[in-house]
Amino acid sequence: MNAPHPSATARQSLYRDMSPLNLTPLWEVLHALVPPQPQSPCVPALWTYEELRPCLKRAGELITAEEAVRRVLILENPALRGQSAITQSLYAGLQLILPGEVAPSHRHTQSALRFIVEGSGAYTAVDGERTTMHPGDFIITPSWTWHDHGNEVDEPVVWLDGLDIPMVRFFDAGFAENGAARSQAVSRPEGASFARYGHNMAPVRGDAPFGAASPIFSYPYERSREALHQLERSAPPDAWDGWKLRYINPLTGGTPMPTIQPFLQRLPAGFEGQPSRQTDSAVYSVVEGAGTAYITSPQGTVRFDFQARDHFVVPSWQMLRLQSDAGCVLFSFTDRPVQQALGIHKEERLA
Ligand code: GTQ
Repeated sequence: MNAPHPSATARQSLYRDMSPLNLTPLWEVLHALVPPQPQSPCVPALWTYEELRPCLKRAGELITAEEAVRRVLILENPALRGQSAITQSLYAGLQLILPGEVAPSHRHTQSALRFIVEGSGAYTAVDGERTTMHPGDFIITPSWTWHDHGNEVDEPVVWLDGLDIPMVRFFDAGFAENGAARSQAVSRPEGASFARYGHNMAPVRGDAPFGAASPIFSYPYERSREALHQLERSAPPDAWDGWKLRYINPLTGGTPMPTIQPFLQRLPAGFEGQPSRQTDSAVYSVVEGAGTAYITSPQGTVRFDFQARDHFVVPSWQMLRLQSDAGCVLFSFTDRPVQQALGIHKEERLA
């Protein structure tokens, strides 16, 4: 064996001496700190509704929404177990509320989105206004708004929760408090916000009631689906995305909530998408139909065959290719607005 280079031993001794002073040599870690391209620790993952639904049902038998505060099964990235994160910046979970239950009122600085997966008729209340949930509805809970959920109908309701919990944790900027009442008082009729802001009009002397977040907190599926339908009749599908629209804050044209951008897209029957990658990891909820996602990382390509109510995650800078024989509708969300605000968002489309 060769003797170690004299400077190598001297370096080791320097590292040992500096360590108690909480010092580390940059040159040993520089390559990992500024990698030539993103190397996400996240992995692609698929949660089929068929596999997950029995666990939700059992959770429903073992704990009430009231006791749990929120009865949610967190979708954890397999490479980030224990961190309550589906990507480095985003949280996702499936929330169940049974007939007669209330998930009590609270508020927090973390922003939330709901995407309704199963059942109709439960409500979420945001700052005094209730919204009834239907499958495919996209609903937001802006930062620091009071919210509670309830079910006064006779079927269970399940929705996808998407929150910026890991991001807020990263910044150590989270606050939360519980409401005085279990359910907040209703101060406006259902639809009041939509009436004011949901028709390409806005109050003349109004402001943005939720600051940077959208003044509309419910985006009914009926409307979003119809928008895709119309698009389909008037334009060919994009070779990568099919027909894809982003949800907006009608006051700004920007994202409905400052940290998360949601999307809805339709792939026609027989769609063979081109591959693309982007620096914003994406969480998908399958709304209608079925298809396949091929995701390529440095470890190889995984194939997810998905159908309605399944969920999957595509990590940053891994190549995604979508395919669908029967056609499908996909909801998704990412942290794109934050990356755009920082000027670091990047997308690459291959032909
Ligand atoms: O409904 O307020 O999945 O506060 C995680 C944290 C849902 C909620 C979650 C929450 C909520």
